[in-house]
Amino acid sequence: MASAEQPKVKLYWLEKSRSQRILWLLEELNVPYEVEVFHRDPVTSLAPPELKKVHALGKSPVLSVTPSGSSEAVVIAESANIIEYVLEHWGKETTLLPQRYKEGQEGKVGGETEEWLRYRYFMHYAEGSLMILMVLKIIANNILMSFPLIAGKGRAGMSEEKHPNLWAYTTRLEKETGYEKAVQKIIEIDGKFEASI
Ligand SMILES: N[C@@H](CCC(=O)N[C@@H](CS)C(=O)NCC(=O)O)C(=O)O
Repeated sequence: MASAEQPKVKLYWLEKSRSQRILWLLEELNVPYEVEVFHRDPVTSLAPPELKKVHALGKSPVLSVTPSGSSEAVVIAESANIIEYVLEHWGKETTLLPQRYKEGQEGKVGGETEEWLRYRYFMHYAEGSLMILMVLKIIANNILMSFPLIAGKGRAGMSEEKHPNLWAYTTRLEKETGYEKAVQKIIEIDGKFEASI
C-alpha cells in the first residue's frame, strides 16, 4: 500500500477456526493489524454471541478496515471475500497474487492467465471441498487451503502412510514463516494455539 497513512485493520479471531488463515495472510503481507480474540463456548463449541455484534453472521473470521482519517469501518466477512479484499489492497506486486491478464490482453474476456484462473477457482472451491493441491510457489490459495489440511492432519482419515503427498504438502505449509508467525502471534496473546476443534 503506497500511502504512509495506514488504515486500521482489525481481525476478529476465533480459537480453532478458519480465522488463522487471515492472520497468516496479514503476516505474510506485513500488514499492520490488531487482533481481537474470541473463545468458543466450552459446551457447544459455538462462537460467542459477541461476534454477532461485529457482523450479523456471528462467525469468524471478520475483518474491519478503518481508513485513515475516518471513523467508519468497512466490515468484511467470509474468508475468500476477506482474502480477496486484502490482496486487492496489499497484495499487488507480491508473489501471493498471480498476474491477472496475459500481456496485451488486459481487461479482455478470456485474457486471464492460467495461474489467475486457477487461483480464483481454488479461492472459491476451498470452502466447498478439500482438494489435493500441489504447488511449489506460495500463492494465496495455499493460505486458504491450509485450514482444512492442517486441521485434518490431527484427525483420523488423514495419515502420513495413506496420504504421503498431502501430508508432505501440509507439513510444508506448517513450516512457512508467515504461518509460524501467525501461530506465534496467537500464543503471545492467548497463551496457546490449536488448529481445530
Ligand atoms: N464461510 C465462512 C464460514 C465461517 C465459519 O463457519 N466460521 C466458523 C469457524 S471455522 C465459526 O465461526 N464457527 C462458530 C459458529 O458457527 O458458532 C468463511 O469462510 O469464513
